Amino acid sequence: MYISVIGHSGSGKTTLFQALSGTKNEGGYSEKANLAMIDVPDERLDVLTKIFKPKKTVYARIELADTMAIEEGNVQKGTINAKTLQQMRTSDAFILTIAYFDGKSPADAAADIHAIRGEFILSDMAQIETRLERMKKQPKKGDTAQAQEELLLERCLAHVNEEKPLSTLALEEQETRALRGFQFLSLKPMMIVVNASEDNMAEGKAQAEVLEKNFPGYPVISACAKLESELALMADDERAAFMEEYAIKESIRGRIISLALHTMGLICFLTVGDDECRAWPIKKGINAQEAAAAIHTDLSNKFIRAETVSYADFMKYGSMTECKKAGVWRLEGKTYIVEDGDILNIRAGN
Ligand SMILES: Nc1nc2c(ncn2[C@@H]2O[C@H](COP(=O)(O)OP(=O)(O)OP(=O)(O)O)[C@@H](O)[C@H]2O)c(=O)[nH]1
Ligand SMILES: [Mg+2]
Repeated sequence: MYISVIGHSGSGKTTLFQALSGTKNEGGYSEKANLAMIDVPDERLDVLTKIFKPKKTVYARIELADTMAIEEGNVQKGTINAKTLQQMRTSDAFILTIAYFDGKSPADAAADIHAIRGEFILSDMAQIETRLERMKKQPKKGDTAQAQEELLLERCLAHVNEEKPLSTLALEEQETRALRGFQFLSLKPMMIVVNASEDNMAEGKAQAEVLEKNFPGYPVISACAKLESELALMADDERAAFMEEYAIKESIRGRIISLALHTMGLICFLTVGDDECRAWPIKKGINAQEAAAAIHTDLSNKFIRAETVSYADFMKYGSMTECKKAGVWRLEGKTYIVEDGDILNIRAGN
């Protein structure tokens, strides 16, 4: 999971990146993107670790990148820094930072989202048009795959022509797969953070709600990145007092991470044992055999059964033995759709 923090110049990208990663970079502006690995907090894994006392606990991880600013016309005109563009294309999702401090109005915030979304749409449009032109020049070979791609791209083009991001186009699983190679920017899930100052946090929250209604497809939350970046560096007791003082219920880090999983359509299954307790992020809706590939392709190829118990059941009965007695421990086959919090043990052949 690779997520980039993007936005206009001075919108607070680096500050938010620091709040999310708990790092502090005194050097200010840097050409090089900052990268950080973030553990996805998981209370279930914490509890299981206490029970199994494994040698190690491995949380799902997000790789977070800070990027350089996107200026108006940048993406479309190709004047954007090549590295930043490459970074954006390879991202699984974006966190867009919108400045709502230093006298910025709600109209400014809306205009900023509109501008960036517009950049992405225009960039995708140009890519689609180029591809379609090339396809039309090619001699027709009666190739159905080609015909299908052309039809799909025509649908995409009609959608972006209406100024809608591709993320709001209803696509079949296999269509999404067919489009993957294009790395379309407007197809990527995007979360928006309205970055409010210390003294307009309540208004930031209200604005986030309005913006979410006005920009369908994007979850919008608000935070004061500056406060949160300080918060991220505090010791636990100091942090609690600070959060109370500023009425921050949950840190942006916790909020963004659960939102990111949700926005990217991810859930986690768990594995337990004396060696390791671990959370494995997978796409929601995939089956046990596909999920096994997250651990190892061999486990998927030679899949036999998945020993399965839900976290809730495990907590209710306290041990695998008790779960078996109660009949909640199951042997699931290849096509079983894995649920969030399933504790799995994959049985595979040699
Ligand atoms: N009041 C207030 N100021 C903020 C907040 N977040 C960032 N700032 C200030 O805005 C300025 C820019 O913040 P950065 O985090 O460097 O912004 P950036 O988007 O990384 O900027 P570039 O990388 O130069 O595009 C700094 O002076 C921050 O202190 C915030 O939540 N509230
Ligand atoms: Mg920066």
